[in-house]
Amino acid sequence: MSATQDKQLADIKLSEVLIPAEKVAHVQLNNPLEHALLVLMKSGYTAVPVLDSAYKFAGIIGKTAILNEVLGIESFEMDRLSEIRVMDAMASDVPTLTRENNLLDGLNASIDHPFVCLVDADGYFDGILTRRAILKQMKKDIYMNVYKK
Ligand code: 2BA
Repeated sequence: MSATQDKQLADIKLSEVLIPAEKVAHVQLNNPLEHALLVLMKSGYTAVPVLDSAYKFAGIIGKTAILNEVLGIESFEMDRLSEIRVMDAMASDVPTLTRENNLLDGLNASIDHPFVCLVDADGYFDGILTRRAILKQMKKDIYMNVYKK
């Protein structure tokens, strides 16, 4: 039985389960929506983090928000993708956590968000916690409890 399985969910720090910043697709505040949509289409993700030029966390941008920005009365006005910047379409009112938070904090935040961004004490982007990572840990925990009985 692994050490990880022995831990309660509240004992597992997010530092153990995060996807590190260098492996996370992201866009920057000043990028045009056209670039953000390309990143989203090529990566296959629904939404990705937005960072400022110093790599501080700024918000999240997703395909739906982008398409809403260019939705006209009867058609999409795709020309506007190059005119609107990410900062004008992103969601900035989103929760963040730090790598010192535990998996239960992450579970709570993930109820309403498919992924949660982690930041350090100065607001620099540190990585993401995904629902997949939480579910994997919970599966281990459940299996271990069943096994123990
Ligand atoms: P979605 O893009 O809507 O992806 C939903 C789920 O589909 C993912 O859940 C994962 O299980 C699967 N999936 C999607 N794209 C994938 C890919 N390219 N490779 C492997 N599996 C893929 P989670 O893994 O829990 O991720 C939750 C959300 O976190 C994703 O939602 C996405 O918005 C974001 N995300 C995950 N990994 C990312 C990364 N490396 N860079 C940027 N954003 C990421």
